[in-house]
Amino acid sequence: MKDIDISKIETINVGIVGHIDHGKTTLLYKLTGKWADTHSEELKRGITIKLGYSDVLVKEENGKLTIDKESKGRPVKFITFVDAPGHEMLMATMLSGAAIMDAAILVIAANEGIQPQTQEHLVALKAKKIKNIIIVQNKIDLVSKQDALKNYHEIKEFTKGTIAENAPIIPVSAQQNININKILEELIKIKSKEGKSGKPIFLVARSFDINKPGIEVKDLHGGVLGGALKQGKLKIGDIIEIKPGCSYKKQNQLYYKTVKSKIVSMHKGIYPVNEAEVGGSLAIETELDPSLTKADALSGCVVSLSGELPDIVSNIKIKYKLFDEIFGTGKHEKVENLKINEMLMLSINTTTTVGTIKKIKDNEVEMELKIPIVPLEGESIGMARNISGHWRLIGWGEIA
Ligand SMILES: Nc1nc2c(ncn2[C@@H]2O[C@H](COP(=O)(O)OP(=O)(O)OP(=O)(O)O)[C@@H](O)[C@H]2O)c(=O)[nH]1
Ligand SMILES: [Mg+2]
Repeated sequence: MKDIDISKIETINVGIVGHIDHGKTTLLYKLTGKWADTHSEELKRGITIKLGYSDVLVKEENGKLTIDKESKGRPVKFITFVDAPGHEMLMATMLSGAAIMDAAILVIAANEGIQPQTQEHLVALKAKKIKNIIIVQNKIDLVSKQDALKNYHEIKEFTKGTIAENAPIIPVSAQQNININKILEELIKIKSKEGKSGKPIFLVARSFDINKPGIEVKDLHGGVLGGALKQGKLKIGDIIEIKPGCSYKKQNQLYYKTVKSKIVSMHKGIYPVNEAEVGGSLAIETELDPSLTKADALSGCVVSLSGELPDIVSNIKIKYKLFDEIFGTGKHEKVENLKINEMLMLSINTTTTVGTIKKIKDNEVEMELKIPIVPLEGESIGMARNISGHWRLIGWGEIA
């Protein structure tokens, strides 16, 4: 298995999104054979809290697709997945996951139909410019054929005029293993993104320490960064910089220090690669002290070759567009215009930051940020406003 050169196989990163409890994590388990909720709090509460990760090598054997590890079939696609939480309070987490998705599966439970986060996640995909969407109408085992059809028409109506208008809708029961292969058939049709050339840009969605307690010093692994390459290439031995990097406090002020290191190894799922291009998620082992990367300490950072990233900024201008309506509350409320001194939550790359509005002119807003960001050209920004204690997505923009 591990001796397959995964870098020769087309790879895509697919997000699983949708309303809470509609069956995203269960579906991911059926698609990959791995359960992505692993944190004790997630297991206790039965909900996804952090982004979950899993992957699968899809093979073709006797004209049929299979995820069977033992299959001697021809590998056709390597799919890495990001499992998003559906809970309305975890919208920022979903958005940071969306920054690394090439495509998405929107899960809608047939027995509950379109729910607030079904809508909110769909507009989030739009804000993050994710165009490849597959709709899974899940839990069909819980409804009659007639109700399943009714729900299908509601989904059709709901997606009319949206980015998901032409998305395939697949009736599924994740729990009963119905039509899982139909999803694979749609997934393998999705082309991986054309690798943009230029300096590498890697977005860090998580960071961790892979060493087991009690390991001997000589066997210690360096800190690991997980995320996705958005452009360019990275290879073992590259000297990288990580920004904003590590934060530290001085006289009650928060400062950031760029972190530099060397790439020791890279993996796509369990498969080692010497060189990585755009497509799918990627884990990079560095020479960093693992205490610097543990517990997602560097998630939200951007990585490139040493000296290639722009300076971090705390003041940004954003060209923005507001949605007509607030999604996610279940009510039809209009989005009010932005106001000076208003606080917004911004989702930029895989970072979440909050900022205060300093100036508004036409469709451009100037903001002062609490957490600085690496300003990357063309990266779309999700904008959320706090409405009755919840951050609600109200629009999107790009750095002006
Ligand atoms: N009957 C039935 N139950 C299902 C199906 N898929 C998932 N479930 C159940 O629905 C519940 C929620 O499933 P999860 O997979 O945790 O849902 P989720 O969308 O990941 O939830 P969050 O991550 O918290 O948003 C669990 O009890 C599953 O067993 C299905 O196809 N049919
Ligand atoms: Mg889940």
